[in-house]
Amino acid sequence: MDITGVELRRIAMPLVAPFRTSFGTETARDVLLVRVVTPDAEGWGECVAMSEPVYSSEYVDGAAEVIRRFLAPTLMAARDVTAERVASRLAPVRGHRMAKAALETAVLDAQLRARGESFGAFLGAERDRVPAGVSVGIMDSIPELLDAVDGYLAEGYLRIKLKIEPDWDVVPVRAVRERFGDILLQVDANAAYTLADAATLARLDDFDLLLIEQPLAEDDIRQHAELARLIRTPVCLDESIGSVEAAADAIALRAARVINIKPGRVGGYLEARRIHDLCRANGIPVWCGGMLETGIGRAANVALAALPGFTLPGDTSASSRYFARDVTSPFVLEDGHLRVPEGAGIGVDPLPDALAEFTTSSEYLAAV
Ligand code: SMG
Ligand code: MG
Repeated sequence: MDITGVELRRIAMPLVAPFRTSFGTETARDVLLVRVVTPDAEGWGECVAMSEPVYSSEYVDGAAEVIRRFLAPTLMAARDVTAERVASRLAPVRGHRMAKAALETAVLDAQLRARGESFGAFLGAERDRVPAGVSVGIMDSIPELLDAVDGYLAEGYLRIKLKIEPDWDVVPVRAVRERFGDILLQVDANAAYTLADAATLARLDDFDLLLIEQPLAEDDIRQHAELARLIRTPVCLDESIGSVEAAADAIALRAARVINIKPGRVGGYLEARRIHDLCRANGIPVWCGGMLETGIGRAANVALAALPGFTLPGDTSASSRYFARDVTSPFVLEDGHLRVPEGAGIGVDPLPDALAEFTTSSEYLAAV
C-alpha cells in the first residue's frame, strides 16, 4: 500500500458528566483522529492522548505535532507500507507510542478494509460480544458515588471500577461493597500512592477486589513487586506497561498478577496482541482498558477484547457512558455486553454530520 495522504482531525466531545481521577477532572474529550488515505481504501485511527500530559507524558497537541513533523512524512515516503511494518519504520522516533498507535491503527484499518477483513478476525477474536465494565470517577460524596454505581448496575454493567486516591479509598470501597454485595469490583489509583502507603492499601484486602490497578508510579515496577508482597489484592499494571518487554519484566518480577492492555499506550494493536499472547502463555489474565474513546477507538478495542486471554471485563463501556452523541452509531449494552463489529476494518464509519458537529480543526498532509 502507498499512503497518499494523512488527515489530522481534532474533535471536541462534551462528556455527559465530569470524570474525576487522581490526576484531574475531564469535562470534555479533546480527540485527535487520524485518517489514512491509500489508493484502495481509507482507514481511521483514534489517538488516545489526553489534552494534558497527566495520565502519561503524551498529550494531544504533542501527538499531532510528532505525526505532522516526523511520523506521517516517514510513512508517506515509504513504499509498500503494511501495518506490520509501521512500527519498525517509525522506530527511529523514540517514544510517542500513542501517536504511533493512531497512525498504525489507521493503516491497519485501511489494509483490512481493502481486503474485506474485520479487526476481530484479523486479531483472533473468539467471541461475538464482550462483557462491559465501567470506570466510576471520584465523587464529592459517598451518596453521589452510590447513586452513580446504582445507575450503572441498573444499566447492566457487569463490573464496577472505582477510581481511588489518598483519602478516597477504603471508605468508598467499603460503602460500595456493603451496599451492592457480591458484584465484580476493582479499583484504579492512577499512580497516586507510594510504597509508604502499603498499610492503607492493605486495608483494601478485606473487600475481595478483583484487583488494584496502578497504585504506584509508572516507573516503579520493582516497587510494585514489593507492594504485591505486602497486600493480598492482586496488583494490575496499566501506565507501567508500555511494551511487551515491560510486560515480560513485570511478570518475571511478580509486579503484576493482571495486566490492563490499552493499544494506544503500547503503540498499537499488534503490540497489544503480543502482550495478550505473552500473558496468556504465562497464565496472566488481561482486560482491555479505555481512554474515553469515541466509537472509532471503541470499535477496535471491542474487537481486541474478544481475544481468548481477555478473561476479565474491560473498561469497554457503551458510548452513552461518556457521550450524548457519538461520532459513529453508538455502542449499546445488550445484556451487559457490547457486540464485536463484523464489518471490514474497525467495522464502523464516522457519521459525517456528527463528525462535522464536533470538529474543531482539520489538516491534510499530502504525500509529496
Ligand atoms: O474509557 O472508560 C474509559 C476510561 C476508563 O478509567 C479509565 N481510564 O487509567 O484506566 C485508566 C483511565 C485513564 C483515563 S482517565 C481520564
Ligand atoms: Mg488505569
